[in-house]
Amino acid sequence: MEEWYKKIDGSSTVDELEQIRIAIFGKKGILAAEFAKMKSIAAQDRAGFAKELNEHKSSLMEQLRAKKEQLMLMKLQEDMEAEAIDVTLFSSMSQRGGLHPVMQVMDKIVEYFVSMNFSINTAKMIEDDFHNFEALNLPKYHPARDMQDTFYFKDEMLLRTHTSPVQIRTMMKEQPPIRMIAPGAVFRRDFDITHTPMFHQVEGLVVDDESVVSFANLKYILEDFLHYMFADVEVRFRPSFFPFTEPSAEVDISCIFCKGSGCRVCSQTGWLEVLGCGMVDQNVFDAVGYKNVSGYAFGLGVERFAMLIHHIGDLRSLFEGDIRLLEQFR
Ligand code: 2NM
Repeated sequence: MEEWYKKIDGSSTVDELEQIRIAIFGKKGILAAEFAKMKSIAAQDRAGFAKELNEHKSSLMEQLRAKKEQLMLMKLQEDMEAEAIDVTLFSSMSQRGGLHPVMQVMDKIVEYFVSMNFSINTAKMIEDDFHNFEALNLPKYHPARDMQDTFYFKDEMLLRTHTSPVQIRTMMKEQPPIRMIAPGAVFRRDFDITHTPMFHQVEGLVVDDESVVSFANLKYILEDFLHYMFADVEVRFRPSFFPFTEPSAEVDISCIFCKGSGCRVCSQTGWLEVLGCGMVDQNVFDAVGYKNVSGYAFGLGVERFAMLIHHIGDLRSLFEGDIRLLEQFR
């Protein structure tokens, strides 16, 4: 028997061990042959013989099990070492990705306002009626809340139609002074060459004491911002209307394609509309519980900026994921 313990101990592969197991425990194995000798052993010795044999049987089994476990672990270790890959190795097959052009433009816009000490605020895209409309001086039945424009869920929940609910949440959580931008995705039921159902905005808000924040501050920062985004442009402010600002203005730059002489992109006007802005309406401050403050706000569409900067004619091409377009912006 001793030799079989030594054989098990000396085996070096799982296959070899299996051959030994068969030689011991198989139908024609040595244990079967030993048990067969029982018949020819004297009756008084039989029990002792069987006992000893059964002890060998269980200790051989246990030794096999332990050896198998050890060999399998060794095999696993060897396999892992053989198959190890260095994921940091350079591969000629790897392809470099890149930031989407809309995000590149968004980053450039955000960078300007961060340099001007604005903080970046965000909130969720699924909003409620109060934060998206009511608090922004857009009462029920206001035409700007038209079902045509807004994606609704049940229970007056909706996809935000602008990032302004971020400003509302910030004002309800913090006290002035506020100096923030809200970059992010917004959603409207619109789809044609200049509209997509999801697009990106950057909106800004500055609130401080009545004596501190003026329309002149707003005009300065937006002019400076537009001269940072577009080289050699003229900037003009036109009176306009938004429910959440009074007074309100829209901001144009001189057409970057025809330098103001009139072309197809600017519809022969020589001007391109790029921003909306104004002084925050008192009704908005009432809704968030602010007293004796003044504030300015503005908003822009990032895709519109990307189209102007990169001369893209159809807004939808920014959303098709066509690798031939994206590669040009890598
Ligand atoms: C715009 C234009 C004008 C705006 C107003 C506010 C708030 F919350 F303070 F009232 N946030 N953003 C605003 C004002 C946005 O986008 C064209």
